[in-house]
Amino acid sequence: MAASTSRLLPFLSPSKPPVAPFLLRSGGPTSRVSCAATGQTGFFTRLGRLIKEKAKSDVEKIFSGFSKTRENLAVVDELLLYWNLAETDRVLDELEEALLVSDFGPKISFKIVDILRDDIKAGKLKSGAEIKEALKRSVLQLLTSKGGNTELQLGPRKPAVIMVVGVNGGGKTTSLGKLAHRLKNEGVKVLMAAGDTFRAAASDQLEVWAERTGSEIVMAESENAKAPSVLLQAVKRGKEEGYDVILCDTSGRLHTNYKLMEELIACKKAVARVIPGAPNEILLVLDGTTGLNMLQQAREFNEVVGVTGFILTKLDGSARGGCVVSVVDELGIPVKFVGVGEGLDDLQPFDAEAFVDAIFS
Ligand SMILES: Nc1nc2c(ncn2[C@@H]2O[C@H](COP(=O)(O)OP(=O)(O)OP(=O)(O)O)[C@@H](O)[C@H]2O)c(=O)[nH]1
Ligand SMILES: [Mg+2]
Repeated sequence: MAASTSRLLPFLSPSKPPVAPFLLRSGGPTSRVSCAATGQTGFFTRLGRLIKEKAKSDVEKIFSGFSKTRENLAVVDELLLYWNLAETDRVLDELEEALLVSDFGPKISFKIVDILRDDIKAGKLKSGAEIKEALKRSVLQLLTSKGGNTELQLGPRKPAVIMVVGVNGGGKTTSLGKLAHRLKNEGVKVLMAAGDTFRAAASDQLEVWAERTGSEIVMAESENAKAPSVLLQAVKRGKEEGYDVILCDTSGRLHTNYKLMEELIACKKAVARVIPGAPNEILLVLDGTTGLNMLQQAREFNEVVGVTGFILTKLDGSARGGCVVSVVDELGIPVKFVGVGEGLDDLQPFDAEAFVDAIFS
């Protein structure tokens, strides 16, 4: 049975001291807020923060997830180990090549290397170790300045609605299942909505995830049901029955298929009809193995539905982890999660610092 709301409000990580519900950090530790809606803001703010904190504590998992990218970038260490000033140009050319093959994209690779070259010439970087630290700092700076807030933004009141969108086979349903698992671990009452009405097997796949995670699910009642009506029904039920978060799956669609892209707008409107302002998050799932091809998908989906964050999947099997940086730099939208495997625990909240450490370890 799903957790009750009263059990949720204290909603604490075991490592943290208890904090009374309805206390808002912004107002200082003693400002008790009695308004229920504001209390829910605190609940969701804390949820987003806590999930992100977990990313830092789960560094080992992140490290193993990015092994292929790390192998690809191991050449950076070899290059810098015997670095000397006379060989600066050759070393920087090879470093640029290593970034390019890891899908950092030409613009970023050139920019990073140019900054390093200037700093080396100015005498600010005097050893291979200093160059490596400067390289890591540049990547981190790119991610934090353009990536905005990587925490889930779940709005002021329950239920919060998260919709996943993306092209076929990118990992939407799997990511949604893994996300449900994370939320359930925090005591969140989760309702899934099987908004992929194109494939008969899609609802069954989501139902398996609902069972695995102990979540409730709303599925199409007839074969002809359309995605917006399934989502509408789910959001109504979520509101009536006091769910905390509604996770909406959608069908895979090519970003070039205008008719299918329009259906997403209808899905979004159906949700907003019941809960004005929802969906709170529209997460675009991008398959990390497609590399820089994902940029065009990201632009198109963002233009049509307004993407609030990315989930980059399949980074466990890919040497292209640099695409995380390209996509953030290009679109200025944060990566909120990365998929590093097919298991329940293989969706990692994105933490820029842990990511940089993982790929340049
Ligand atoms: N290795 C790995 N595989 C993943 C990851 N995420 C998803 N997959 C696999 O990718 C395949 C497609 O995943 P789905 O979740 O069905 O993708 P989808 O986007 O829902 O697909 P459609 O609904 O057909 O558009 C499955 O075999 C998943 O197990 C990941 O992070 N790593
Ligand atoms: Mg799916």
